[in-house]
Amino acid sequence: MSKTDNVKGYGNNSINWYPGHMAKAKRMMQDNIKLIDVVVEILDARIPASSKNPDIDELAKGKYRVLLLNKSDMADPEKTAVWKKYYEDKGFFVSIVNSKTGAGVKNTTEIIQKACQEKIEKDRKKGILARPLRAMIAGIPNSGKSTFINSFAGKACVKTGNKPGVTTGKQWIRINKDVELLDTPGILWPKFEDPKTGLHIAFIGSINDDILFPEDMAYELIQILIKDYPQVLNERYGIEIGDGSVSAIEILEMIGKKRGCLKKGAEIDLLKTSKILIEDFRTQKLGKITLEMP
Ligand SMILES: Nc1nc2c(ncn2[C@@H]2O[C@H](COP(=O)(O)OP(=O)(O)OP(=O)(O)O)[C@@H](O)[C@H]2O)c(=O)[nH]1
Ligand SMILES: [Mg+2]
Repeated sequence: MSKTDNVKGYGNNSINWYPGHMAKAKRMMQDNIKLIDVVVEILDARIPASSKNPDIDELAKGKYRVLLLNKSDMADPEKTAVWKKYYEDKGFFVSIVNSKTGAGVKNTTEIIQKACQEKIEKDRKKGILARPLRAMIAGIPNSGKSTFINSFAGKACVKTGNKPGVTTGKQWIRINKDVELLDTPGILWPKFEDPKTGLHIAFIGSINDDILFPEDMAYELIQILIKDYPQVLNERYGIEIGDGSVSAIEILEMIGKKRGCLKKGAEIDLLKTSKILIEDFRTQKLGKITLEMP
């Protein structure tokens, strides 16, 4: 299959990409779900809506559920707290974590035990000897599943990397006498209802950059910044957006001008400018930014 076969709607702001290896990973997860007590889904705290995969809801039907708002160090703390409450109200056990430093990771054992309380009680009543709880670690590519597992285990058991598709197969890891984890490859779902979902997933590096449309991403990011973080554009790029009547494309041009991103003939290079903006978001030069609210 060629690269473009996977990309539908090229140029019209919609990313739709579901490669074969993800379909295969999903089948592997379906095959293993019967062994699992609890599904721990790793969300990216910067996009707590878009990073929640509806296929994982389907897969996890009838299982206890834990959500981890990971990469909390990169997200807006006030908004992360709102999201935690939002998902708790929906019945999930939720924890805020930073897998890179380990903050919040250690109490995952307790959260998993709380989520599985009913099963633990039932087993005790039946006199079944407690075996470790089995948790499937699931989530979209690059959300930090493997980093979380290494942090939780206190040693590097699984491979990690800042690009999608690092984990390609399953791997069981015994954490302690209470918990065993199953690492899984990141999966997306075949169709994004809202094109913004695809763009937001692209921001956090869950889709290979070479199939993306940086200008579309830049316009979306600028619109969010104007609305929720208006000071950031001024602080980072020294541009005044005034009364809000300036369009996203004009702002991108202003950034390009300030950064000297020019093509031959002094035309502004919007592609290059877009890539700078995306890279600044990913490397936190724009600060702690959450792109979505419930
Ligand atoms: N700042 C920050 N970076 C993180 C955190 N968790 C993971 N990362 C980084 O995110 C990148 C992806 O981490 P992985 O653990 O490989 O992600 P994954 O979900 O296993 O990815 P796939 O196996 O490709 O699906 C790595 O560069 C990690 O260092 C976090 O809490 N904070
Ligand atoms: Mg991984």
